[in-house]
Amino acid sequence: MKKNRTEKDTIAAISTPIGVGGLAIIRISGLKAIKVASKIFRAKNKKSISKAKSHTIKYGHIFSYPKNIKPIDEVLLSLMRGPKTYTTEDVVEISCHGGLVSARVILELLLRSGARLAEPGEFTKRALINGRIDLLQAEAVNDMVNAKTDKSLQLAFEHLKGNFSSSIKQMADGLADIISDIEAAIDFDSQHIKSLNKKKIKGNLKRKLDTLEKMLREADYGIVVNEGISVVICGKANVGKSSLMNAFLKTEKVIVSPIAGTTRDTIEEIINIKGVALKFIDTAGIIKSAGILEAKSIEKTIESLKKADLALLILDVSKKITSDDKKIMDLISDKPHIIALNKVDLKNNINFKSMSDFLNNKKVIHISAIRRTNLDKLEEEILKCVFDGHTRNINSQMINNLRQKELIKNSYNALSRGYKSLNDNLSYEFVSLDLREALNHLLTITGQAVSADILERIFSKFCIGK
Ligand SMILES: Nc1nc2c(ncn2[C@@H]2O[C@H](COP(=O)(O)OP(=O)(O)OP(=O)(O)O)[C@@H](O)[C@H]2O)c(=O)[nH]1
Ligand SMILES: [Mg+2]
Repeated sequence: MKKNRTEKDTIAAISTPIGVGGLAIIRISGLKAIKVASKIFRAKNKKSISKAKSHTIKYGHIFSYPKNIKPIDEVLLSLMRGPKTYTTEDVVEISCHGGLVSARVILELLLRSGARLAEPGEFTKRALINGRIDLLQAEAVNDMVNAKTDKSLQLAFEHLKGNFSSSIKQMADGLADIISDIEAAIDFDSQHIKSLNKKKIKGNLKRKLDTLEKMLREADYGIVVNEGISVVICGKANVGKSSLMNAFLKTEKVIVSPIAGTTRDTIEEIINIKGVALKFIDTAGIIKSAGILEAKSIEKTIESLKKADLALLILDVSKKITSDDKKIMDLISDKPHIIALNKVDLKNNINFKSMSDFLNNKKVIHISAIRRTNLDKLEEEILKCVFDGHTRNINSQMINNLRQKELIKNSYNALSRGYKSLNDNLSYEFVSLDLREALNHLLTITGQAVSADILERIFSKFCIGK
C-alpha cells in the first residue's frame, strides 16, 4: 500500500467519549507529534520534552498557544517514539481532566500548533499501512470497541491477537507454493508436468477445503456474536408488545397500559442472550383510523420493521384477529419473522382459521408476557432464526463479519473448482487459474491485496480517535 501526502501529516483527536468523566485522552501521531505537543505542554521539572526518553510519562500543564501565559489544565503526557507505538510513528497521549471542555480546548490548541484532526479510524489505518497489523486485526480493533457481550469481546480479541490472520496467511503461503510448482512445471515440458505429485497436491487441497468449509459452517454464529441481531417487536395496539419488552429487560422500563396506542416512539434496548446481543425494538401498535400522532408513530414502526433483522409478531390470544393484525402480517411476510401468541393466561378467543394463509404451518410460540411464560422458548427461536441455534465455543478461526464470509466462500468455490479439475484430469493450466483466484481472495481478507475504496469503507465505520 502506498502512502499519500496526507498520511505524512501529524494527526490528533480525542480518543475518549465526549461527556462528563474522570479523564479524557487526546492522542497525537506523526513525525511532528512531539514538536506539536511541546508547544502547549510545560513539564513541572521545566525540561523540554523534545529530548525526553521514549515510553516515559511527564507531569505538567497545558498552556494556550501562541500566547502561553495561563495554564489551562494539569495533565500527564505519555511520550512514545516510533516504531514501538500503536501507529509505528511518534505518538503522544495527553491525559487531562474529563468533562466537556478541557479535552476540546487542548485539541484545538494542538490543531493550532500544527496537527490536523484525525479522520475516523486513522490511527488504526496508519498501524495497518505501516505494517504493524493486518486488515483482520484492524477490523478486530473496531470490534473490540463495539463489543456488546463477553463473547463478542472474546472473539474480537482472538482476531486482534492475530491467530486468524496466521491461519489465513499459512493457507495462502501453502497455496502459493502449489501454484508455483504447477506453473514452473507448465513452463518446462510435459515431463515436468508428469513429475508433479498429483495425489499429494489433491490431499493438500482437500485439507484446505475442509478448513475453509469448517470456517463457513461456523460463520453465521461468529457474525451474530460479533454484530448482534435487531429484533423488532410488532403487532396491533394493546397486544402486549411493551409488556414483553419489560419481561425481557426484567424491569418496568417501558410504559404499559390497557389503553390502545400507549407506545408512540420506538424504544430500543440491548439484551445479552447466550452471548448474543439482541437489540429489541418496541414499536407503536398499528391502529385503524389513526390520528396524526398515531400515523406518525406507525410510520416509525414501519421504518424500524424495514431495518431490523427479524420481526417478532405479537398476537393477542384473548381477541379475534382483525384487519390491524392482517396489516402487520402483510408488512412482515417477506421478512424473517417469528409469531408469538401472547396472554395465554387468558381465555382463548383467537380465530386461527382467519389467518391460515399467513400461518401456513408456521411454528407459533405461546407466551404470557405478564407471567413470563415460555420466554426461554421465544429466545431460543430467535437464535434459531439467525443461525442454527447451537451456541459454540469461540475459536481463533471463527469468521466474524460478512466481508470475511464472502471472501472465504469465494476462495472455497475457486479451490473446489481447481480440485475438481485435478480429479477430472483437466489441464494444469485450468487448475492453476482457479488456485490463483482462491489465493487472491485469501490475500484480500488480510488486506495484502485490497483496494483503497474497500479500506475507506472499513475505516469509515470507526470512531474518531481510534
Ligand atoms: N393477562 C395478560 N395481560 C397482558 C399480558 N401482556 C400484556 N398484557 C396487558 O395488555 C395491556 C396492553 O399491554 P401493552 O404492553 O401496553 O401493549 P402494547 O402492545 O405495547 O400496546 P401499544 O403500545 O398501545 O401498542 C396491558 O393492560 C397489559 O397489562 C399477558 O401476558 N397477560
Ligand atoms: Mg406499547
